[in-house]
Amino acid sequence: MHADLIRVRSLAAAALFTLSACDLVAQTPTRTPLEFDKREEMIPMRDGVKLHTLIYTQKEITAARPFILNRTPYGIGASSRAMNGPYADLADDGYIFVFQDIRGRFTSEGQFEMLRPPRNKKVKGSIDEGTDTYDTIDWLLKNVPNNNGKAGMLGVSYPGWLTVMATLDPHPALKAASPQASPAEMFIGYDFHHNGAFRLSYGFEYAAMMEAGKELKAFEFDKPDLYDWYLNLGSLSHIDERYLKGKFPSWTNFATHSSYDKFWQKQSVTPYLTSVKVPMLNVGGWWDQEDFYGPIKIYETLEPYDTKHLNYLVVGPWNHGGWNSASGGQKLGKVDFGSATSAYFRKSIQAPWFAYWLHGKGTLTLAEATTFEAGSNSWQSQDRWPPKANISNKRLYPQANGLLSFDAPSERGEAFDAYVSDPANPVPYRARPILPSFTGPSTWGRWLVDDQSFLKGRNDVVNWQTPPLTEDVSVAGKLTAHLFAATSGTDADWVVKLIDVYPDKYDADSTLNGYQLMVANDVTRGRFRKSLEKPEAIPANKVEEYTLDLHTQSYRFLKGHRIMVQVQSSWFPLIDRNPQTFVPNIFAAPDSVFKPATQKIYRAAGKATFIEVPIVRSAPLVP
Ligand code: PG9
Repeated sequence: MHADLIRVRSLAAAALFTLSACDLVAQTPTRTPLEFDKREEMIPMRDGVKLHTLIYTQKEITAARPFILNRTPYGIGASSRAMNGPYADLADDGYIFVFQDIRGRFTSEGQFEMLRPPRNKKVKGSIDEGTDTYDTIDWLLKNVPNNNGKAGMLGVSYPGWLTVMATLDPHPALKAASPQASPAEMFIGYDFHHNGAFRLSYGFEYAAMMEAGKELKAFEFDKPDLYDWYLNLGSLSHIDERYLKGKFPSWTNFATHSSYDKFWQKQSVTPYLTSVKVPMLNVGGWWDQEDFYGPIKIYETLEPYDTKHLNYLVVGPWNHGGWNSASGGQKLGKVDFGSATSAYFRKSIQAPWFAYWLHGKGTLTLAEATTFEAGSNSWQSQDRWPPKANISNKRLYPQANGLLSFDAPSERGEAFDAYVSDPANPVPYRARPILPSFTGPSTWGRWLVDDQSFLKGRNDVVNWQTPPLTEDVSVAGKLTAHLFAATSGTDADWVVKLIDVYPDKYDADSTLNGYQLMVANDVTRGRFRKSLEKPEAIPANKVEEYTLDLHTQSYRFLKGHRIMVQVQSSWFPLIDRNPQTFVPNIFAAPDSVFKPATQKIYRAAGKATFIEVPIVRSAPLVP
């Protein structure tokens, strides 16, 4: 195996790969490992392209069994360990496990296309990931003995998206699908863009890794701290000039489709979600550093069509794919969720769900939405998501002197907090040194639970916080930031975070004294405030309202903690630097247009910034 590949796959890719090397290696089964026979096939698709596939059947078992299918762009070499690793609970129910390299990846034939949009059915002979799945299932049914005529499919992230694609025009034998951390709306909330802001470090490192060849090959950085590397790079135009030379299609697409044009619209999944043809178990993690938006969006989009109650949602306290974690999911970074949440999901939710649809086993008692409330550290069953019953929408307002309050500010006129945002000194998104996402001792997968107090002392970040809470405050549902802000520039980024500030003396774990845990966050790019399709300059020094979706959450801020809201105008190199001067395409911006700007966040009556929070009524409110 290629040395780079071994390195890439065995390290930080935990966050990336469906069944990461860590998951596959480290899970010690609590039962005697099951033994499987392996069959390797090149399965022909309708256009003659053959896809590399591994099929595992349990030794000496001849009872008819359903298939569980996982398709991936990341390579299936390590898949043999899945059945005694993250798929162990499924394996106990008995399946024929099938893993496939998608078109153009590893030893599969054909051409890879990043997130290939669904085909135009009017074009004869057209193919997409849905037809490839259809053809694979068809072949499996006819060529693998002892199958019961049913198939299920699951996967995390890219393989989660492949699972959604399989459900659009599903093979009739596809009886259950679990898209996990699937992207949904490209440009708005997935790996490469959030509300039009470009996710630089991930976008560059992923495109470079995926499109260097059919296998994975990580980009070799020549600096230990990627903050320096990306800052020295200057304008994004230097990426092609110096490194990629126009040979990486994804990068070319990022650079040439800098607004929400037809290219990105075609890649969005949601317009295709107009019926629920296959039972769906949508899975997401509250601290997913890559694809949190997708699972909720897919669930929500399907809901109006779900007349037969086939559409389910599970969200736990996980990072990207954390439900497959070898450690059981009690902790993420330093944060302890009180129980093995991933192990619980795999055994008590995922395995029974597939067993019900594919084996006809048991009754389905799973709630419409099963969500984990961190803070109280409890699983909750909801009859809809976001919940409506027992919820009061409240507003959290920044006030003078760094205070945050449920009361609207009474100050008038020019009440604001200001800072200078300088593209030459952008705010790091985590404590430096910033390591490559996929190689070396990367901790990329945990960055959303980093202690935000590393930003203390920076004068380009503003915070407001409540006094210590006298009672718990529980939120469940959709959070939205309404920012009233002005910039002296003509374009600006606005990053908003909702943070749980632990007590200065946290008895349960003194290493968390004063810890600042992000509960919700996102970024919006000012040029897109009116339209993602048609970016517009911001009038300098004019107060504008920016509405920023902070997504849904279920979280309990405990008595004695504080709630903090934090705003800044860069998040580097997670997000590329905004030049703060309007240009038609930031990817082509010359270095000379990157300029400091003074940002003002208003907290005055009539232009009061606030965060809308859905408060659970049964939990006592702040007095
Ligand atoms: N987050 C990864 C991804 C999904 C879809 C497109 C690009 C990247 C992944 O983990 O698969």
